[in-house]
Amino acid sequence: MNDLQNFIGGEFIAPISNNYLDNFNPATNERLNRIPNSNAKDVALAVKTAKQASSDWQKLTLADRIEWLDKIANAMEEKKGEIARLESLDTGKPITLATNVDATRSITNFRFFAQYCQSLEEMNFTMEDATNFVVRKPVGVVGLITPWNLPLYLLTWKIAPALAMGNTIVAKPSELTPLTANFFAEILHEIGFPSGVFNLVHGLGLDTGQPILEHPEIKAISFTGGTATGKIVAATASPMFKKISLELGGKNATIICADADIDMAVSGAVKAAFTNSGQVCLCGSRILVDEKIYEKFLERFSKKVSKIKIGRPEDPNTEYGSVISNQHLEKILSYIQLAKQEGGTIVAGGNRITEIDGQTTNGCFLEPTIITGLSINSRCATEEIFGPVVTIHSFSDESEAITMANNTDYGLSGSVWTADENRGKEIASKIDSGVIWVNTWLHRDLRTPFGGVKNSGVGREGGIWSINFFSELSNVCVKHD
Ligand code: TXE
Repeated sequence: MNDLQNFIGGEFIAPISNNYLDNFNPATNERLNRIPNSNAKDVALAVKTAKQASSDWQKLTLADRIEWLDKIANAMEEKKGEIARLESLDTGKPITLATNVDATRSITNFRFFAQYCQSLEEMNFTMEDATNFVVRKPVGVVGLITPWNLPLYLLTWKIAPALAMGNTIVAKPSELTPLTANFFAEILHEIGFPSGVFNLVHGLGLDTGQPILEHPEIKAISFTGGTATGKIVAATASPMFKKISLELGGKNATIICADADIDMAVSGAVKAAFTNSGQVCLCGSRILVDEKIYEKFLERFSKKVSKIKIGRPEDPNTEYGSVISNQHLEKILSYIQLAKQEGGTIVAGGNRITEIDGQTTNGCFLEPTIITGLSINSRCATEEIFGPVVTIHSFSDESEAITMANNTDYGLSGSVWTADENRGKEIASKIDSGVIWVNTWLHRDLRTPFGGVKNSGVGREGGIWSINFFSELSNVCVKHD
């Protein structure tokens, strides 16, 4: 596979320093290619180019830009298979997941905002003697910094509204998963997308991401990633009065009430726990079960987990692939060791997988892991592990379940499983999180506000919230005679 370049001004160009990083396939730990480790000079060139492209892009009507979003979606649709193949190669996730979730949602992101922007209405406020016209303008050059778990899905979730609102972009994907962002740039190049409107710089957070945070001409930062890095983004960008959107980590609770449909709840809890090998900020990594059904739930949950098809990502029958890197695998294993020290019992999993389909693997595979017996205050039950590890706890009543669910510095999402929808809604309303599902998980309406509270971030994405983030509003008040 060829080395990647940066995509600046509509061209693929080498990093000025000529520094490169190795890029690996986590399912085999084989090197795929190299990517630029860009520096402040590359970022400055990308920003200068984006700024030069701003005026023509802003001159287009909203309808013209919406047409471009549809063209991009159509071009991506034609290459959906290749998008999924590259995403699976870069992340170790199953090809079925890369197809049905990552590639599909990456295309939907453009179609959704193309359609949503058509219904944007002018906002006027009339007074007795004056009319107020709300004017929506682009922010300018925006910086998009994204993580490795849902690479193109999360990047296009930002690109689509940013472009629709007339902004130009400097984007940096995770250094661990550069392939689909690069392929997206190739698609833009192929369809003759205006040069300089979308610019892609690869590299490490400190070398490439930090200069994006610091560049004075970048007026907004939309970031998805870890809470620790989110603090750096805020500390750097806020004093420069940049707009910031932070989608960070989570430690989400799956609450199983005694009256839940147990088979539906078990299926939902397994999906929430182990989708993408637990590497989704929305994953239900703490399962809280009414003590009246705890044993029954644990037995059925464990049985269902034991049936998950672990395999090579390229195998269409695989349901569960590798985690993102050896380093991340070691971090997860260290939490499993910690769980034992904290008094937990590993009832399933806990080990690196060294054999797949009867053949030795050098990939970053880890058994789906279930831990019981931990205090809800333990580090394993309060810190984000971000892997295929769940802790299971029992509660005696609803108020205890709510207290336990809120017993974390995070507040991103959660789910409640109960036969009584009103009860589920009532419990959900008391969970300090941005998104709570009742009798489902990861069921998404893109018009809704998405984001977290506490250490899970600042701001919301989706529908009008994305539109407002990627635009500046002015009010023109006209006095009548
Ligand atoms: O995220 P990082 P990582 C959580 C999860 C994971 C942890 C770290 O707990 O273990 O975050 O994962 C760029 N200035 N989530 O290392 O470091 C970096 O290059 C500017 C939850 O992937 O936050 C990458 O492009 N940029 C999350 C992006 O930030 C910097 C999904 C995210 O990297 C930077 C992924 C800096 N100083 C991880 N340092 C979610 N909410 O979905 C790093 N970056």
